[in-house]
Amino acid sequence: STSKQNQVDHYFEGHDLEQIKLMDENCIVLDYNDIPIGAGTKKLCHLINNIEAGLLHRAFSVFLFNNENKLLLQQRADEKITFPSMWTNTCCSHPLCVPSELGNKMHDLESSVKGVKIAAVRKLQQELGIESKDIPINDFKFLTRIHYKAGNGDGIWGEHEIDYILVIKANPNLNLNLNEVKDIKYVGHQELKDMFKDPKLTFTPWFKLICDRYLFQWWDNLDELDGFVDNDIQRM
Ligand code: DMA
Ligand code: MN
Repeated sequence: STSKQNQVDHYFEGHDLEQIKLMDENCIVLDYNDIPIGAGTKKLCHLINNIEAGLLHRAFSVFLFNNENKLLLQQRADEKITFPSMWTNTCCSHPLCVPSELGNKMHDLESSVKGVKIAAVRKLQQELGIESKDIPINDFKFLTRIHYKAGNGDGIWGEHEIDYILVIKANPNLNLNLNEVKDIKYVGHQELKDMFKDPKLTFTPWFKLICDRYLFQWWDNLDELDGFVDNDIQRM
């Protein structure tokens, strides 16, 4: 069986079986311009050796703000194979290489954004237990795409993604999947800055990067984000 094969796969030694299984998902492999050129398992897309050989895939990052304009953060579960136990934005994952999440037109940003929003609804449900009625798909706002690379620090795993940034204002009920999410916290600007100063806490590289470059200007303009929508790919 698959799980038997995984148990003898040295890349997965000591890791959680549920998370190992998710490494069989098919991500969307991209060229430098965000055009899909194939499918690659989550495992292949996140092995640092493949990343160093140029493998790039599509991802998304959701930033959810409540009616007090507080940002919902999550702490990744200890079970996560990549970037375990780190604090990060509301939800991150990958659109899968399936028709609904891939979009109909390979060269059309609007079509890709639609697929990414469908994936975001799926993962907000799977990680945080958020029901789709609490996050209407048309309430997601696409802002920009960020191309970045980061290692996990273990020399095995990493990220190399074109990351679609989605913002949503919502007040959902939460029901945490503890295999994905260890803790959550709604924060204001100052609370987040205080968290950054706490030496006991760690943060994902993409969240830090987005905070350093973008987050606070978006946060100050949540009701007028149109001026921040960007069709270019920002290379970090
Ligand atoms: C991957 O997130 C996406 C980004 C933007 C880093 P993840 O590792 O949380 O994906 P998943 O939840 O699918 O494991
Ligand atoms: Mn990824």
